[in-house]
Amino acid sequence: MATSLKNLNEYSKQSFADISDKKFGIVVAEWHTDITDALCAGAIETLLQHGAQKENIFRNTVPGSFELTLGAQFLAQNEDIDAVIALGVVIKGDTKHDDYINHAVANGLTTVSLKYNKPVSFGLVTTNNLEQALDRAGGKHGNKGIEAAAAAIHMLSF
Ligand code: DLZ
Repeated sequence: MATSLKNLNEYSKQSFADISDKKFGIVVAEWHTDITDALCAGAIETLLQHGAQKENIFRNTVPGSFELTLGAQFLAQNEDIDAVIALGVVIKGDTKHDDYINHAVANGLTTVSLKYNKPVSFGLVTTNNLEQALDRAGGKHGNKGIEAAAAAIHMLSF
């Protein structure tokens, strides 16, 4: 899982299906918006590059990463939405709040994905500091939003 010196965006596009008629719901947390906006831009750009239509991409915001699960559920329960992409940043602080949020979001998004039988991408950047987060939002480790969008497309091709 070590990501040292790796660009996290590298993925195989070979098995990607046509997504020109697919609808995507993106839920973005508003903590660290400079970073989550960059993640969202990466996700949208990736969807468009792979053939999604601009009008088929629906972006919604939630207050913080903890709320990503319910936001994802609101989107996933909509029959028109084919896949959901959840984007947020949780930076470690002096307490264990990050652990609680990260585990809750990982478990929550998994539950939503299985409940609605739809791809729900885990685009949560979980880092020790701001620099590591910036590195993963368009910096030296790529953009986790691109990776999350690619995962959603890949799962739609399953
Ligand atoms: C409270 C909190 C803290 C301390 N840190 C973050 C963070 O780094 N990233 C993030 O997305 N949200 C954080 N939050 C807010 C929680 O996710 C949540 O919005 C609040 O606890 C209200 O439920």
